[in-house]
Amino acid sequence: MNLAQPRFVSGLVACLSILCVPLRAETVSYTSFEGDTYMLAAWRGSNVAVLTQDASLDPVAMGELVGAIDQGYSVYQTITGREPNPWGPTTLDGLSTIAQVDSTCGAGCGYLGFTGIEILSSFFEDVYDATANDGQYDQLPFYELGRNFWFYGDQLGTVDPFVTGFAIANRFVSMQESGLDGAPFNDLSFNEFREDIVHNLRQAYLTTPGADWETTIGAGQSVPNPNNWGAADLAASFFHTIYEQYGLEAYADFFAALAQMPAASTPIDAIEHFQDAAFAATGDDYQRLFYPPAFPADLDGDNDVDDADFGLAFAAFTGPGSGPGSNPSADLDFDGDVDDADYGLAFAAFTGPGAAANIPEPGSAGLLLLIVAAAGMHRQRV
Ligand SMILES: [Ca+2]
Ligand SMILES: [Ca+2]
Ligand SMILES: [Ca+2]
Repeated sequence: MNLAQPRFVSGLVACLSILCVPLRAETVSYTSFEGDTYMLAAWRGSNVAVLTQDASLDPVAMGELVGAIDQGYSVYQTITGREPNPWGPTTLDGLSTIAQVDSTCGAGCGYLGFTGIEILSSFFEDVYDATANDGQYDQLPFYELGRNFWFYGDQLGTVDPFVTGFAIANRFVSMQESGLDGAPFNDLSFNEFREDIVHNLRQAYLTTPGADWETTIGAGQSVPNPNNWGAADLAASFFHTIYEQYGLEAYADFFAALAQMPAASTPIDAIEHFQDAAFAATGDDYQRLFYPPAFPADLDGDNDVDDADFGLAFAAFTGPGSGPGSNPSADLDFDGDVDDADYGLAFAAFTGPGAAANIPEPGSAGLLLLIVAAAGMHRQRV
């Protein structure tokens, strides 16, 4: 192994990141998914080897990039409790290869459940430039790892958006857990990109009248949203909900429980597997995610949203980012806490006692009074 070859000879090379282990490349022969043979420069990490067409890339930048992908790989190991099945042409002395090629099945391409990722040359240059020039990490390798670590086709595959949704969700989880500064995605900052999929899209789904799993991911469709995220993005937001509400350990427990389940023969089997595995891991009933109730803020289930429901919401207050607390149902936006944002959704849903069919216009005097009173109550709790 040739890790940590010091190449700081210029004296101007800054090596400030904790990920910084300068690498030295060696030439290897690589046979692509399409059967073409390349001579590539291999940059070895501890989990992956990145194979590039240019052997003269900056060893510091490559050290950071390979180190970051190694970390992402480790997060996927934690989530799934296993590693991709080794596929001979895509391993290098036990390392999983990520190769820069001129032709593959997309901008990036990865085997489902097996080692092997390929990235089209121009897209790899973007990945490299983000790290070398800006100290940031492009999402692409972290997304493709979600192909290699997909082991749940039997349990969830009858709802196809889960397959790609897994890679979308865990690109975010693996980068977040690795503490990486994500590069912009098209015209969105990385944070906007993540928030728009894992929060805004989920919220659009929860508030679209009549939307449930069957009319969306079950039909290969999303709900109207400004960036036109699709069904797989919506499925990603469902996975991400468990991570967001209950953390990485429970999220790993969810996938462990899922892996024990039999193959689904219908889409509804897959949804039941998801719910059962989530319940086993968290004790939370995700029925309200797959079949959003018309009045999610009706916490006491008596078909209205009134003072009694606000009382339950206040009693469940945790503050931002503090975990879903004693009453996960009060975490109306599924972001893992009961805070002002959840109260805002409850206020917006106010119906008054026994009047679920009668939603007042926002801003009516009664609602405003209630909001003022409730805001006062809430401040006492903080
Ligand atoms: Ca109620
Ligand atoms: Ca919150
Ligand atoms: Ca919340």
